[in-house]
Amino acid sequence: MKLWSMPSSGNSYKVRLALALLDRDCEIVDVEESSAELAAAKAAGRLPFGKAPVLELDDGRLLPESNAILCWLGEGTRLVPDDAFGRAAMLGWMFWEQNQHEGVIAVRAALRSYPSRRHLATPERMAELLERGHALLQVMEERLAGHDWLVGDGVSLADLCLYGYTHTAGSRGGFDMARFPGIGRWIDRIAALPGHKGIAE
Ligand SMILES: N[C@@H](CCC(=O)N[C@@H](CS)C(=O)NCC(=O)O)C(=O)O
Repeated sequence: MKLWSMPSSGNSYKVRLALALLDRDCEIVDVEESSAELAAAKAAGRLPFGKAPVLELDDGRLLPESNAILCWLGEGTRLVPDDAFGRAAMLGWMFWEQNQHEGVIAVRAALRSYPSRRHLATPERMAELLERGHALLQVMEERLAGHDWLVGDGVSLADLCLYGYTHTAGSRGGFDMARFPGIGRWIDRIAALPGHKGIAE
């Protein structure tokens, strides 16, 4: 397998983390934001939706969308709950991550860190994203204040998915993580999983 992966992106990192935790062999091809490699991968048709990550299977099939890739890699492993409700609840968090969390938590971090986006980081937009982000993180805090994991009693794809951008929400996004001690303990729990790799590893 080959993963077309953006080193600085939480969407690509969550897949790299799943590969590491599952001890799966995969060639990683770096396609950093605004790089010639990213442009070449798009031109070569390796990114069907024009975005990273994409998993290229050994038979040549291409799978875009980070959470779809997580589902593919997680099939039949301990990262997917055994029961139907648990699986649906896991997907619920993963859909929420894409349609609520990512568009605020990741976007604020991107506006702060990618030079190509800085002109969009107006004080009004940054303040609005800060307020919305804190409200979204509070949704996670309400679950994690009383539970070790987002779904059931064990780590699942939902945790890896949300960890992708949440673990750098303070350092990259500028969110006040001291307000969310349950999230802090959960981040430490994921970082302690056997095989865990950091975003820069
Ligand atoms: N929903 C997609 C989002 C992928 C995405 O937005 N990727 C960004 C990096 S986080 C990208 O490839 N940007 C490069 C570009 O748009 O040229 C997923 O979860 O995989």
